[in-house]
Amino acid sequence: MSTVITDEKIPNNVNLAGDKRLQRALEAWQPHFIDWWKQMGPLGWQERDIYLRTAISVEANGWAHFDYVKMPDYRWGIFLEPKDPNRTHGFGDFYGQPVWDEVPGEFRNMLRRLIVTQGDTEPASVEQQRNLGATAPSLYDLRNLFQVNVEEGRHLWAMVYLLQTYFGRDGREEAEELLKRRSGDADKPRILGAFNEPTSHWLSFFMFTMFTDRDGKYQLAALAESGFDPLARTCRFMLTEEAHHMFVGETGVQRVVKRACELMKKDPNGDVRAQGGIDLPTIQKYLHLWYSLSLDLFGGEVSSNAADAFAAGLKGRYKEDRYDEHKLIGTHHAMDVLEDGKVVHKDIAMRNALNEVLRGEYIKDCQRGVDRWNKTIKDEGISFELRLSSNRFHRQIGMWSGHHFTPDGEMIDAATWEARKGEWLPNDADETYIKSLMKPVYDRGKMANWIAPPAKGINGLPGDFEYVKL
Ligand code: BYC
Repeated sequence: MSTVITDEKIPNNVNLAGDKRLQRALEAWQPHFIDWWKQMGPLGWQERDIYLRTAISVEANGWAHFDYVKMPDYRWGIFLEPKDPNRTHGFGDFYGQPVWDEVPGEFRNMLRRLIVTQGDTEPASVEQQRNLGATAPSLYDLRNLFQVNVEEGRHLWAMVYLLQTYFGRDGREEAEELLKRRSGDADKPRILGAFNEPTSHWLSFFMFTMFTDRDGKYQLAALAESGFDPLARTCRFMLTEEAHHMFVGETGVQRVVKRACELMKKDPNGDVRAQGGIDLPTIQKYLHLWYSLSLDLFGGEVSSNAADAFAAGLKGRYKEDRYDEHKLIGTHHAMDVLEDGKVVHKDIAMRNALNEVLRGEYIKDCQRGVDRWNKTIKDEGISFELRLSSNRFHRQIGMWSGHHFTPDGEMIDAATWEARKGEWLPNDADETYIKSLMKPVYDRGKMANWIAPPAKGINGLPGDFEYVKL
């Protein structure tokens, strides 16, 4: 299989040239994608040269090529991890049997739904971030935003490749629909909740890439275990790109936190806002918001859909290899559930609890990130701790939705929630204040006052490199 193909219209390592029907279908979709990109992609920056990374192969030590490129000319390609001819189902009812290279008829709808849901998030995030280029805190951050955006575009290509290759006419229709839904649109919204929320400033962008992209990591990892081999192989390669998105989020928030501490020490009253920064309690509110929105993305705590997808061998657990048992018949997961309005600890059949199991892995990973932010605060000599909320707090999906809980997980009534939610989640005044700070800084090497510089530049380059040519 060829691995580096850069001269084709659609770069790929799937021998597209050898499948004329598919090549035609993708080449017919490509102009629609470009139209969508120009209409909904980064506003105002399409004609600029941006220092971007492009995937050109799947080789671990050479897949990324860095150069200046105008975003509409970005070479969105299709890359799957090489096939392992001996791979077998790693979980579910078909455990141990050879993986599938075609879609099994009985699971066609379930699989299409999973691929469409995954695919829908990719253009959604580009739409959510469309206006952020107008207020970037530095050229370094501006470039990182666009890097995230073009790679989400490539992830859409990855899912569209699967739809067009394996789902015939339905797949082609779904591929078109992916370009028609719009984040936040009342009539044609994106499928999952968090992808309809506004990401209207850079603090939300960093929280989104920290928490929502991290859901992407866990969902992609669960799909990377799939017994439908083309899905597994494409998700494995997507995960390599996802890592940079979470890096942007985690280090972005870390830099805002560091600057908050610096400004706190500079101000005679320790008032960060008086110094034009974002104070730690406000950072905590946005953390609560994006963490809780992202917890929703794992679906209901008890889910027959999750059980069915596992049984069918389509969606596994995070790193299935780490587990001893892969069929999960007759096993249970002890978890908190809501019964007659009360929280009780109960054993739930493991297959039905798999959304919660994956969410549990995600929560541990989020905690590791928050611990690193808290280390920054401590190193600055400030006494303050950022915290993840209880997984019951501010939920709109699953069994905790419809009830109200404090960030500590204590159940409260609706009136108390209404009276206190502004203490825990950003209120209008917070949002107005954060937006008032969002003034673009486009001078090489300069940073907005509310954020510390990054520890190092991109691809070994200095911080004052011209990451975007103005
Ligand atoms: N919002 O049985 P349930 C990423 C629906 S992020 C709205 O509880 P199930 C990225 C559900 O569809 C990763 N609706 O859960 C990050 C179902 O509807 P139907 C994206 C929701 O089915 C940043 C009903 O509620 N990838 O890549 O196990 C930037 C009952 O569902 C939500 C994936 O999610 C919600 N939050 O669904 C760019 C992987 N949650 O069928 C990219 C693919 C659930 O009754 N998706 N519903 O109409 C899946 O694996 C699963 O569909 C879910 C859980 C994880 C969404």
